[in-house]
Order: sequence, then structure tokens, then C-alpha cells
Amino acid sequence: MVSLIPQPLDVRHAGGHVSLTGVTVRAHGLDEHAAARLEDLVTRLLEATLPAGAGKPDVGPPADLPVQLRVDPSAGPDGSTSDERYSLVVDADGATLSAPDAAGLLHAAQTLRQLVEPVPASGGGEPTARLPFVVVVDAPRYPWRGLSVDVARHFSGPEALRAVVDVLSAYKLNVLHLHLTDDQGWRIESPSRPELAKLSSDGDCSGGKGGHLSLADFRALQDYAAERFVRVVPEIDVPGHINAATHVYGDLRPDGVPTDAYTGIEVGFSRLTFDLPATEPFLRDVFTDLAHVTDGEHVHFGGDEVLTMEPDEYARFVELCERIIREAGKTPVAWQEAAKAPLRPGTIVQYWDTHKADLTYLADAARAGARVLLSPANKVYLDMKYTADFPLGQEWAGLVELRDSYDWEPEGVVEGLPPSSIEGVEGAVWTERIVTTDDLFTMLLPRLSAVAEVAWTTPERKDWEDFRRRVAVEAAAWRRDGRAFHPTPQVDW
Ligand code: TNX
Repeated sequence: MVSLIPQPLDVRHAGGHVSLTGVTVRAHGLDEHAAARLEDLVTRLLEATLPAGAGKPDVGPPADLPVQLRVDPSAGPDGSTSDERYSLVVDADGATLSAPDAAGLLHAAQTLRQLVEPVPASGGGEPTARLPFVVVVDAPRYPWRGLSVDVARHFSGPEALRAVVDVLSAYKLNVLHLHLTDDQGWRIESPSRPELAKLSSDGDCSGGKGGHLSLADFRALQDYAAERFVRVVPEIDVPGHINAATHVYGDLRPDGVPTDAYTGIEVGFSRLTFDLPATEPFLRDVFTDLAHVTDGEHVHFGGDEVLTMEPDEYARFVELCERIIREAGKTPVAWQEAAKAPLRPGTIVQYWDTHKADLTYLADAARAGARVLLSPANKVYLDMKYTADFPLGQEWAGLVELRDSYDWEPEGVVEGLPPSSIEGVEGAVWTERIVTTDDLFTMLLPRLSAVAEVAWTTPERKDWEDFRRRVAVEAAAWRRDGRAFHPTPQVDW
């Protein structure tokens, strides 16, 4: 039985298998450089699934399976306009992956990776592997399938973030949203304001040494992610969650006095002040710097939990941040609160707070042209504890077990929201209580695979009982790659 996450749109079995001990990957229709990189990446992904010792037969010809990657605009489901669609055929001659673009070819390769079945050694021979004869035709439900990672409360450096990108790509997720600043730290170099990272990045919520991404780190991370067709969406959170900046610049405060560094986990106490002369230049500098270094279309300006500001002043901040980000050539993204202010059409608002009953303002904003990204905290906040006694995470939005992350319907979470306004689904992991990379992955896995299926798979193709089975199969890859995960009792591992 094949075991794919996220479940594709259509999988047909032709009956039969082809064995393999190695692969020869060839890409056609891409420029030379792109072809070579994709061949290399796909070869490494597939070889990792083969048993040690495979690929080196003692006698006979090497049995490398041909894997052809072909750019083909007609690939994928009939009528799909997604530029990530793909088709995959495995038969006795090998595997043919086709897609209109390289992103779909990598998605097809991730599907192929999950199709490889280990074949145990028998009669003194080496263990090998086989692939079932299948035809897969697939496309995502939503164009934005993401994960937000808070690197402000505890810092995760480039190596951990590359590991996150690998896991995103494994489940066909395509956005890494980085929450780069908060009360506790400024984790990105801002060239016009070098003091920010210098004075506000060497600490965290548990007395650790903190850290920040240099521009070179940020660029290298974007390149790594881009090779895996993951876009980085950076966030500087304003006008609240801003103590890391008011700690550096007293002129952002009405009393002119810089605030103390903060290592606690309260939210909502810090703020900018619109009418101070230093405020707009500060916002222009940090957002323009960030937009310049960002390859993708989106820049996130936060906007959440400003608990000490009147709506008028808040709305002026929203208008100004949108304007600065648009002038820098990017599309603004903000947390749901921003939808209480008038927004320009096309701005993306991110729903998160499942305690707020009246979301009329959000549905109204969507009808007026905002796009909506869904991150309901009681489903996809992957910093929530799995169970009451779980050692990591928080529980203000409730306990979030694997099934909670799986069993929900995006069109059902915000009353009155036009389905056509939904841009996608994004999980989030806040790190007040998450310190190490193993902690981080323990919170992400297996729940992130559930988020991926909600974001990719049509509701008719989802099935909890089958998903539990598939998660158990996928755990072999996590063990192999040394990734921490939580062995929830909801799965028979
Ligand atoms: C709410 S979600 C926050 C974050 C916290 C998180 C903890 C959101 C937009 N704001 O500042 O880290 O809860 O779960």
C-alpha cells in the first residue's frame, strides 16, 4: 500500500513493481544550471531512501533506475492552473516526472521518494528497494502552504533553519515565514540601523546567548530555500512587540529613555508612538532594508497584540507600514488585527486568534479585497502542548494533538469568509518555551505533516485513519535523518 503525505489528488496503481539499487536522474527542458542543481538534489533525496549497500551489486550490471524530469506545460490534473502541479509515472522502464515548472518537478520527486519501499535482504543477498507501478496526477489546493518560525524568543540559526526548510519541502510546503523581531530580540541585520542587532540580539527567554542572522546568512538561507521552492517571508513585528527596538532607541519613546532589555514572556506591553519624529524614519529604514534583501514578494509587518493603543493610532500605523512596504515593491502581510483598519486590496491578513468570537471585520476586509491566510491557533499553533503534561510549549489556545492539526476545514474557521479569499494555510511555532532544535522538531513533527495535508489535499481525499497509518510509515525518514519527533499515542508507530 503506498503511503504519501500530503495525499495527492489522484493515484492509480498499475500492479507490479520495479526494483532499484540506484538512480540516474536526468532533467530536460530547464537551463543547464537549474537542471544540474535539480538532478543533484533529486539524486540525493532518492539515494537517501535506498538501503545501505544498495547500488553496488557484486555481480552483473548496476541496476540504476532511470528517473526523467521533464518540463511539460500539459502535466498535472486537467484544468489545474497551479504552477506547482505535476504528474508522475512509474513503470518497468523507470520513473517519469513531469511538470510545467521546476517546483512541480521537485514535488513529484518528493512523491517518488515516499514511494520507495525497502525490500529486506533474502538468501544472503543485499537489501534492495522497489517502486510500485503508479500514475500520480497532483496539484495543491492552496498556493500558500507555510510555517512561521519565531526566532526572536529563542534564536534558531542557519543550520536549524535549513533543516526546517528540508522538512517543509518534504511535505510540499512552500513558505518559511520568519518572525525576526519581538520584545526579546532583533534577529536580523538592518544595515541602516546596525545598532538593533548589535544591542538587541544577544539574549533570549532562557538566559541563552541569542544571536541574529547577518544579511549574508539571510541571503544564503533564501538561496537554500529557493532551491527547494520554498519562499522566505520575513516579519518585523510593529507597532507592538517592539521592546528590542525601544531598548536601542530612546527617541522611539515619549520619555526619550531607552527601555530595559526583556527576557520574559509577557505580550502586549511594548509599543511605538505614531506622532514621535523618530517613528516614521525608523519604520522606513527597517522595512526598506528588509524589502531590499528579500527575494520573495511578501514582507510581514506584524500588527498583533498591541494592547495599549487606541484604534485611530493603530490604523495610522497599518496605513504607513502598508505604504512603506508597497513603495519598496513588496506585498504587505499582517496578523489579523490589521484588518480592523482599512487595508489596501491585495494585502494579506493572517488569522490566528481562535478566542475572538466576532470576526466580522475579517470577513468584511476579505470582501473588500484582502487575502486571508489561515493559522487558527487551536489547530496549527505548533507551540501548543500535545497533552496537558507535555513538557514543552504553552496551552493558551488549548491542547493541540495530531488529530486536531489534521481534522479541520479551512473554509469553516472564519464565519462569513468568502472561500475565494483564502490564500492558504500556515502553521506557527512560537518559541517562548522551545529552546533547542530537538525541542523545535518535537513540536513540528508529526503535526506539520498534518498541516501540509490540510493545505495541499482536497477535503474529499483526506482520511484520518489512513493519515495515521501514513504518518507511521513516514517516521522512518525522520529516524533516518535524526529528526526529533513526538511519538503521539494517536499513531501506531
Ligand atoms: C500570540 S500569535 C502571539 C505571540 C506569542 C504566541 C504564543 C500572535 C500573532 N502573537 O506573540 O508568541 O501567542 O503562543
